Amino acid sequence: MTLRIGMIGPGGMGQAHIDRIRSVIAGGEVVAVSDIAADNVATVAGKYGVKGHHSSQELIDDPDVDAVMICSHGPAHEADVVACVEAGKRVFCEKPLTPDAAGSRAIMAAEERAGRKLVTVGFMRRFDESYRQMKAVLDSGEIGEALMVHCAHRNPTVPPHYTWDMAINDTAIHEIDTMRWLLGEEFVSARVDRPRKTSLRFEHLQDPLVLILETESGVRVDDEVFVNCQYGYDIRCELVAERGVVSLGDQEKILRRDTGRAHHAIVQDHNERFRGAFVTEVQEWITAASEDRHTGSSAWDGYAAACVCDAGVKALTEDGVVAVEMIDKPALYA
Ligand code: ISE
Repeated sequence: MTLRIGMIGPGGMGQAHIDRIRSVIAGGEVVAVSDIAADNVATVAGKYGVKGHHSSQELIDDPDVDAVMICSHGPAHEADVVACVEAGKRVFCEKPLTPDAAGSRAIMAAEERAGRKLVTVGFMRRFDESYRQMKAVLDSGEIGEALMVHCAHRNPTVPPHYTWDMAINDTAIHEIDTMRWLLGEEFVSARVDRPRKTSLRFEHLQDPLVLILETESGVRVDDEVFVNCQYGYDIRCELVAERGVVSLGDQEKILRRDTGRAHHAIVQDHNERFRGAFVTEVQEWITAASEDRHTGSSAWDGYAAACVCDAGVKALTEDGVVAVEMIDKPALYA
């Protein structure tokens, strides 16, 4: 069976997903799109020869749509994810599930009413081969217990609509989720250090910043978020454990030597850096959705990350350590 997918919000990220579903992923077909921007619906529907819907509800209700992918911007997610759950349709929602924890709780409540997990959150780094190898090393016990993790998340630049809180709830959220998964525990507190600001981008941003998180067992994670670093998309991670250290390698494909130097290219965006992870993630979702099973990060993972983001956003405007507040995990997600 081919899973017939309706996509809400096919911007750059959404169209990258459509392209991989059409070229390298098996078992799925995007058959319809909707967008708050009517001109984008017409453009994307025409480009791919698919149905264009006037509203997300119309797309969700379409009997030709088996499952939904949501690639719109974060604040629009909650209503559409809840509508998918209420319609009994499986939904893959790009990160963040919602920009704040209250929105994610509403989604969990909808799933609890439905009595099943229908929501998968697009935290793609869990599918990245290098992060997976790091986790395998830690889980093997060979380097002992994790003590600290040093992360960096650098973007060449961000668009003008990128708001000050997005450094946490749109960018650092990747490290927040990946570290929860890597370390297998929740975060209990957040703090933000604010270095000198770059002069090369918007005044309304604290750029760069360092988010400092602590887990239940006391592991300290620092995350440098620098979203206008100019030179490339650079993701770094070094885990320090009791008997060893494991880090992400540099992601270059080739190393070149010429004119008295050795050098390699640096990727410029997440689609390049996490190409393989996106393919694995979407392939696994399509396979599972076709078999009516849940896979990948759940609404609980979206909620837990949002709770840490809430604390991080607060810490960005206040001095000191902010506690992460979370409800107990509902039985559905046990
Ligand atoms: C963007 O939404 C992403 O998900 C990228 O991976 C991240 O690097 C960027 O900062 C976000 O704005």
